[in-house]
Amino acid sequence: MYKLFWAEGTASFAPHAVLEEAGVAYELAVVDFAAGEQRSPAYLAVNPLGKVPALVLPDGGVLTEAAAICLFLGERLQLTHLVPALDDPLRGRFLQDLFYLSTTLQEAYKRVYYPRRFSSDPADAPRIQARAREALMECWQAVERHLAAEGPFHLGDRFSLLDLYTTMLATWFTPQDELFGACPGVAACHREVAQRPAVARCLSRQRQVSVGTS
Ligand SMILES: N[C@@H](CCC(=O)N[C@@H](CS)C(=O)NCC(=O)O)C(=O)O
Repeated sequence: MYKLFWAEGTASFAPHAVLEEAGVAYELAVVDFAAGEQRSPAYLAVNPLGKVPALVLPDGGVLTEAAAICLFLGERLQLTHLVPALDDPLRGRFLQDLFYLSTTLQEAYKRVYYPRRFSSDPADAPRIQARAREALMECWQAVERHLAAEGPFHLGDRFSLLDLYTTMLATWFTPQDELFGACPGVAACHREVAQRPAVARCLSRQRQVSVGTS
């Protein structure tokens, strides 16, 4: 069975949604960030980077990096509704957008949420954060241009992993209305994705944890 190490509001959302979309048996192992569990010896034995997500495979191997886990599961479980096959004409566009989302847009959030990691002088943090927010919105505008022109999904009428990943990244933006007001194409994509039963289950799991019922 797969075992996903997960924490609320993190990059573990996308692999969680892929597992739900796949309908396979899996175990969700909650990593308690409030207690610093991601840096505990037990968790570092799973992922020495001290980050989530981490996926333990049925053969005992461990994968990290959210996009890699999603791509791996999509291919291993033959989820062609999420990941275009190797010979699919949309495969190139799919890879381009997945790498953009996971390496450029996702990274832009780090400077917003952890500005102190980007200067040795703590006094720089407000300026780093202010510029980081602009840079993050520039990334979202690039996604918006594409979705507005060719949406509702990244691959046109065809839902895919890209849209799950976009929903995860959109949930990190606060206030969310600001993102959705500036990027109606992103908002429309998110609305469609959030209605999918598998995704709704993942979103509701986040809410359960945030109100302390799990
Ligand atoms: N590039 C990695 C990023 C993983 C990552 O930074 N995860 C964050 C949560 S979104 C984390 O576990 N942070 C814990 C920490 O820095 O202590 C991925 O996409 O999986």
